[in-house]
Amino acid sequence: MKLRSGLDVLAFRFLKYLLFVFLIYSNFSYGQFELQNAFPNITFNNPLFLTNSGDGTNRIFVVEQNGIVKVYPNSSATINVKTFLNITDRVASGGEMGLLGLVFHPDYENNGYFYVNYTATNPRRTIISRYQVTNNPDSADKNTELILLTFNQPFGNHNGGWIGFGPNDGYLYIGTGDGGSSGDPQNNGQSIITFLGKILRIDIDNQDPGLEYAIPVDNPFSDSTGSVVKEIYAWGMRNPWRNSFDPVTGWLWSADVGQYQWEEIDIVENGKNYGWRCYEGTHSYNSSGCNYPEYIDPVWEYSHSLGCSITGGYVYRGPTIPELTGKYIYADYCLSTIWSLEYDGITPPDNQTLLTATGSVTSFGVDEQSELYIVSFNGNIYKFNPGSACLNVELSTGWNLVSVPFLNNNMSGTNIFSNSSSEVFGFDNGYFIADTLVNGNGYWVKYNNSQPLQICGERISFPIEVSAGWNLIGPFDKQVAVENISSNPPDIIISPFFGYDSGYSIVDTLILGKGYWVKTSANGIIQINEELR
Ligand SMILES: [Ca+2]
Ligand SMILES: [Ca+2]
Repeated sequence: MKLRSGLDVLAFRFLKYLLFVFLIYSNFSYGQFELQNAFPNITFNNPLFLTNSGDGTNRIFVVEQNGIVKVYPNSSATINVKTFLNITDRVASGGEMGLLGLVFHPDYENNGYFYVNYTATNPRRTIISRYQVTNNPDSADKNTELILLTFNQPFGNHNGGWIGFGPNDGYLYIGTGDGGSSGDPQNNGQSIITFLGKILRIDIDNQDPGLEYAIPVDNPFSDSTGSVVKEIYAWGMRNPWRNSFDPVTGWLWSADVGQYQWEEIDIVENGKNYGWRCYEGTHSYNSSGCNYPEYIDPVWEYSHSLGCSITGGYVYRGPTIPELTGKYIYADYCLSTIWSLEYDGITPPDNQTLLTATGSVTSFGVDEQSELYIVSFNGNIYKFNPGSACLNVELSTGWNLVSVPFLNNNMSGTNIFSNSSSEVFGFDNGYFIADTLVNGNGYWVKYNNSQPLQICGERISFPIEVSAGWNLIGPFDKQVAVENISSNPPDIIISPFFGYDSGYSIVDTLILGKGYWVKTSANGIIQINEELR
């Protein structure tokens, strides 16, 4: 153990000159992500969707375009896949047609009902229907079909296809395309007398006269007469290719495929007009007849310099990639780019490129734990590899208080903090040169020039060991608010947490890549509250 006077001066300054300013952490962000084949022993034929039955059985259901639903246990070791439903005899498949959507009733465990959205011919049309499982939980009865809703498709493309239940209202939502061709020649998106170009909403637990469902009373046109479509929830859609509800916010996210220039993401609200064909994204497309008072802009759009057809995903709520939590994950079908979009309706959206997937991304899906999967048209199902996380750290000129929140192959200070102008110093009742870096500890390292650094390694989860007195700690394996930190024994934390960025300040959040000072009254551990783990 070797004491360094310069650093001791820093430690004393830390006690004498506390700056009560919160740090700005914009110089820390996550870097590259990797996908892994989630189920390496099985493949699918033209898979278009993945979901779960929400009944506690932890099974995965994969939709194949030609009209088959496969089921299997949610394990990477799965070898055998069963056919849950085969309705290839009634599905018209190919191009943008096929079995496009699947959702299980919120009370599936008790009633065995699930719902599909598919295209058929003679006439070419979309069918929304209900089926029921048999006594064998891995096999549905195709003879139980109850057709809820059907509407004709003037062209083979733009059939939407997503169906899902609202987490708060229990209603069935249906995404429909504008009917097809290009430029919406029938102006279906802006017409309220057609099912096409819409987000529809129906109540499948009740029945209105003459219908297999009820119209929710707060649908925008529920009181209309004549040929106005009472099932409309929102309109002005072109071809919403994958929607999802975020169970935390209740928001309905829709990825609406654009024409030739702009792909867009919408937050869909009751009674709103999302613009097509008057607008493609935020850009005027065909202004003929466009006199509606309010067209809702997308929350995000990208041009065809970055892709050609959006595939909507989910707000990440899974357990394995904490830094994606709360971010909307989506892709471009043509270039296979996967992005994250952080959007809260208040601060400016933050869009980040995560990686390029293998094969064309046809859809995303989630399991019963809300883990996210990527469905590729190459027949494989992928998920994020939790062991390959990387962190981009911007090191400042001068002293940096840092940590390594991953388990790296070579945890030496000279390996991870190469190009530093100092040794890497740890603190344990005094400073020492840290030859081997330890997760949970904070370190000082000096640089002559500010520079970016990427730290990669295996994600870890740990409590942080502390000794009575001042401790230089590294953060947990995910960003955590100080209010969510506890100790064992309880209440041994007797100081605020101090970060350093040209000077000390009390922090309210511990972020990855940074080190922090904290004083404890006894030896013990500090940890993230169990319920947040
Ligand atoms: Ca169509
Ligand atoms: Ca739009």
